[in-house]
Amino acid sequence: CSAKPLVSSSSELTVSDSSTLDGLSRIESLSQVSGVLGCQWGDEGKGKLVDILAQHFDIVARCQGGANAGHTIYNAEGKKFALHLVPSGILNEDTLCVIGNGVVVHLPGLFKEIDGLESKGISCKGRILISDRAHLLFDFHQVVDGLREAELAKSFIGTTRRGIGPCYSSKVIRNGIRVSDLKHMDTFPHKLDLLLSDAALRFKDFNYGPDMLREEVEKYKRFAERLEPFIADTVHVMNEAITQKKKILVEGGQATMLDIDFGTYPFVTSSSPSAGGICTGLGIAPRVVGDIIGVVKAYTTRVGSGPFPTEDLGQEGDLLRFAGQEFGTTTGRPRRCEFTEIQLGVSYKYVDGTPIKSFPSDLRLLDQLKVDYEVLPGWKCDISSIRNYSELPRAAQQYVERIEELVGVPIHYIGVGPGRDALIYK
Ligand code: 2SA
Ligand code: MG
Repeated sequence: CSAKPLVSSSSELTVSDSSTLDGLSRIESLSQVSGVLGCQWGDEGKGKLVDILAQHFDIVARCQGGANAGHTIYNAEGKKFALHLVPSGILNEDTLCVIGNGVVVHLPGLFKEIDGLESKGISCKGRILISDRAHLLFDFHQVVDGLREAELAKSFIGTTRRGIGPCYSSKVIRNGIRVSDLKHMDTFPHKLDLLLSDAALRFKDFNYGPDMLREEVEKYKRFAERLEPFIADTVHVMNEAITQKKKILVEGGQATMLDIDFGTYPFVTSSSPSAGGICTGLGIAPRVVGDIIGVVKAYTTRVGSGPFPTEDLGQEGDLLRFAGQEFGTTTGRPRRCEFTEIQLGVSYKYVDGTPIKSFPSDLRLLDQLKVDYEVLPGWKCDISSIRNYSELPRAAQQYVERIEELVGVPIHYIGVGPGRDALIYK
């Protein structure tokens, strides 16, 4: 039986308020600024939930990451859309989509995405705003991403090769180029030359010559013109919207375990996909951020390298991978799966049996630790057409309720398939 993503909300307020509410009023009762974040290693189904919730929000905003996020959503007619940089609110006509200052923007990819959406009848003009403070991710960042991975050889990170790490490196080392720099085409070539020369000095396989600079500058002159109507001081836009009591939904990319600070470093992404990233990536105050909806799968998967204590490398893992169609949206790589029938990992312990109270930062320790499992009965049937919690097999309900108990967080939405309607409100 292929388990599908579970979706839960972590707000205590929502718990007490919503236990008696139906699905719609629960969504309407979400705070003015709410967030949808991944709680595992990505691919939890955040995009689908954002698309559903977006119908009740004025703005959907991305605050971190870049085109390493891949959200597959289906519109009301069942048409499939794979989004990478454009927020998943774009399918809702009345939603304004904001790409915040914390995002790294690959313009060739963004324009391709916009062209794809417009060719399917989704109008983007006036509906997407891009922060003037966001950093530009160039093709060379992607090349460098590949060169770094090759250099790491066996200890490669398994990045999406979208240039994310190299672009955030440029940002942090302070020679990055921002969206606002496109307004100054006189200084742009020099800035880009510095970046490219730097990469050529560092990587002997990076071939940089005057032609590359000339071609890139020409390309970005055209991009600058096309991007002009999309550029905004989104920090101001967001804070004005908050004052005007507009509702804002923040769409996270990646997930907690890929967080640059809290994830399984160095096998992480280069941004902050957990709650803190909302404030720094959009320029809004922590006090305005209300409900955070954490999205988790009914089983854990990860792509790329790095520790995964409950990974099942045997036949059961293969079976689940195929039953659950576990291949990444962005790269098509097989996602790594765990047991389903149904071993629930509840705690970690040292090899000598001593319990570990918190998630260890030490990768060596993570590699050696043992997992305590609780065995729960499986439900061995297709639940994808069920829409009411009471109609779920008892074993599936027990699974949901045991997770709520262990995590101390209520589960409010249970996804049972990819479509917009494939959701159970609990
Ligand atoms: P990178 O490219 O520098 O961010 O890669 C570093 C590590 O982070 C992992 N990574 C991801 N893992 C799962 N999902 C990701 N993105 C989408 C999402 C997934 C999708 O947000 O749901 O649908 O394609 C994602 N992005 C980065 C990567 O595998 C490396 O381990
Ligand atoms: Mg995804």
